[in-house]
Amino acid sequence: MENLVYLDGKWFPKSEAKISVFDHGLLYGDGVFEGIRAYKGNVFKLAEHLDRLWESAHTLMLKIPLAKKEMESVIVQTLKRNGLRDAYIRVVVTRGVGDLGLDPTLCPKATVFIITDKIKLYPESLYRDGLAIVTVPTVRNLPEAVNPSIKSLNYLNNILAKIEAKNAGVMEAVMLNHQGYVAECTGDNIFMVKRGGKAGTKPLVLTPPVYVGALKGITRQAILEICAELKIQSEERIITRHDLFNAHEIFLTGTAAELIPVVKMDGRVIGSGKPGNVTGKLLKAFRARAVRDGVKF
Ligand code: PXG
Repeated sequence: MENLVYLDGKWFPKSEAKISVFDHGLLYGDGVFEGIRAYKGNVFKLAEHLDRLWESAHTLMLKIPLAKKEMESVIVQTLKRNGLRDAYIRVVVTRGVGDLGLDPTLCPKATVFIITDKIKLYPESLYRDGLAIVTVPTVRNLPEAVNPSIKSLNYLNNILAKIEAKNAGVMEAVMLNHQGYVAECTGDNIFMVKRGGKAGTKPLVLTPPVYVGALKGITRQAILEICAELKIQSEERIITRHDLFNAHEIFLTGTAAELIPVVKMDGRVIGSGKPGNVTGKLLKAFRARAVRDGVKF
């Protein structure tokens, strides 16, 4: 049986779930989304994802035509109808259908759809061997222009960076902000680990503050919470490429990736050249939380 997609109050088989060519989400990228994950019948941090979706929509003055509780309920219903316990969930709210023209008031009602699908896991070798990344020329959107804290349907900034990464033969890109500080990757936040003077002593986990130009990632937040729980010192701090080159460990965080170790950046070997202990410890703790924190169904 075909997977069902929720669209504006009804469920349609995947091949019949269609939206209008006059939807401003398509015409102008006018809309917001979330990428969420379910682990063994637990929608991880669903409340946090919905809060972020509502905040993104609020900034765009986009009214979501469901209450948060209703949204939670239709997400869970979509998973249940599709018999999915481990899943990737994409919630999209667009400005809706309207005449041509930028003006959002041309669209009387937002379009809402929810896709749930089997999760496509990254190859296990990436977690075992680590990833190579490069810094790309495309600068992260200025917070004063399109704030990267808005999870909007405008992903061209990230897609340009992704193309540059792939042209360089790697899968992910480090994006800098307009001042040259490390912001984030195309679909992941970035962390580094620095040890104290003597190898193995007191690791310090660092990630750039979101005002530099990064999404306030849900996985990022979970890692900062786990650090506090495990009494690993962590801090949001301005980071340069030089800092990253000389880190003992680097890892990326995101809903799809969870935590992925980085072992090479711009040709420089990071730390030992193998995924580090702190990254491993945090990934283990994260996976334990993923089945625990959230909404059970
Ligand atoms: N930065 C950007 C620009 C992102 O798009 C993250 C950081 C990590 O945030 P979370 O909240 O996931 O920890 C993202 C998230 C996809 C996909 O289908 C993309 C994301 C998440 C899930 C799926 O490409 N990006």
